[in-house]
Amino acid sequence: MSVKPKRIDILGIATAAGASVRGCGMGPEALRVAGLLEALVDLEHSVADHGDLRRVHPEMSTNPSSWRLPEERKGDVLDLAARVSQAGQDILAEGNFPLFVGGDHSIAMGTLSAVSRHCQNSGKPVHVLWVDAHADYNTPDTSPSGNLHGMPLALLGGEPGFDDSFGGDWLGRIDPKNVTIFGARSIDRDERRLLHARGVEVIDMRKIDQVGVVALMQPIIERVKSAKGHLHVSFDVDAIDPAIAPGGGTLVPGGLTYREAHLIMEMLHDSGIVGSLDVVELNPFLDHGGKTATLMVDLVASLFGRSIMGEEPGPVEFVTEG
Ligand code: 5AB
Ligand code: MN
Ligand code: MN
Ligand code: MN
Repeated sequence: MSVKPKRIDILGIATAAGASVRGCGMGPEALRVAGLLEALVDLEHSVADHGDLRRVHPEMSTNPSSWRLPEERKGDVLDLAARVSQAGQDILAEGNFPLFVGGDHSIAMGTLSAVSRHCQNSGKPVHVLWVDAHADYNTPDTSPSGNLHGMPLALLGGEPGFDDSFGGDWLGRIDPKNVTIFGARSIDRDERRLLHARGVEVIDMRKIDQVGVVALMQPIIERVKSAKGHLHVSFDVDAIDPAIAPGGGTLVPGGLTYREAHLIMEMLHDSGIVGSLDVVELNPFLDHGGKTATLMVDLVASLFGRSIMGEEPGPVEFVTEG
């Protein structure tokens, strides 16, 4: 992204239908309040805000406690996924950069579909960098919770166990071998088996502790560069340590530090290979005074070129006396 995209198109998806904890439907608005658009404009990007996609499930409005059942929320998830897929493809077709703002992580069923379907036309291979405490590679058969925000990668990976309602011409495919999960520290038993079987690369927190962000990010970037691929980054706020990012519904201790998270984004910026981004799972109801929202805006700014010293100036000319 050292080359600026034509325009950054923000698409909010105001939903928590894929999660059992409510509140992340307010995520898009919290990120705007925290200054998302201003940060991007400040970096001299052109920005368009498409507002939010949302859906009030009719059953839920008459039976308010039905949100407790994942099965009751599935219709919302799939309806939004289809709309996100179409809206995302339209943004990409214009040559713009889609910035998808969630919403829980089930929205990635739509965002990844948009990217995969768009890139299919151009023959560009899609790589996914999934920055998350979780692997989100459960199927309805392996999921301990039934919550769809734990399943988007398995759906896109073509895993069995999803019934026909998950199909449709909105749905795309991702090669699991082109997925890197970064920051993981909570993976379910059967989910882990699938990850191994499909060859998904999982860079867990232990590896990050031992090896460090730079050495781990470099080969990912090189791979995408040499494949002339499109990198989709999906950033779940729970990847970051809960001490500095408390605004999430599925927090796990031992996450990325402030600088580790920024370094990922700074390296991605310099690489110039990122073609689309999700920011998901921010729960303003659980956040502490906008702390997590502000952090996420700063991280997005790093991805779009904010750096500590700014642009490198030309060589300084010293005027010598005499
Ligand atoms: B998130 C869990 N693996 O499937 C499941 O926040 C948690 O989008 C999923 O990463 C967390 O329910 C989904 C236990
Ligand atoms: Mn996630
Ligand atoms: Mn997560
Ligand atoms: Mn979560």
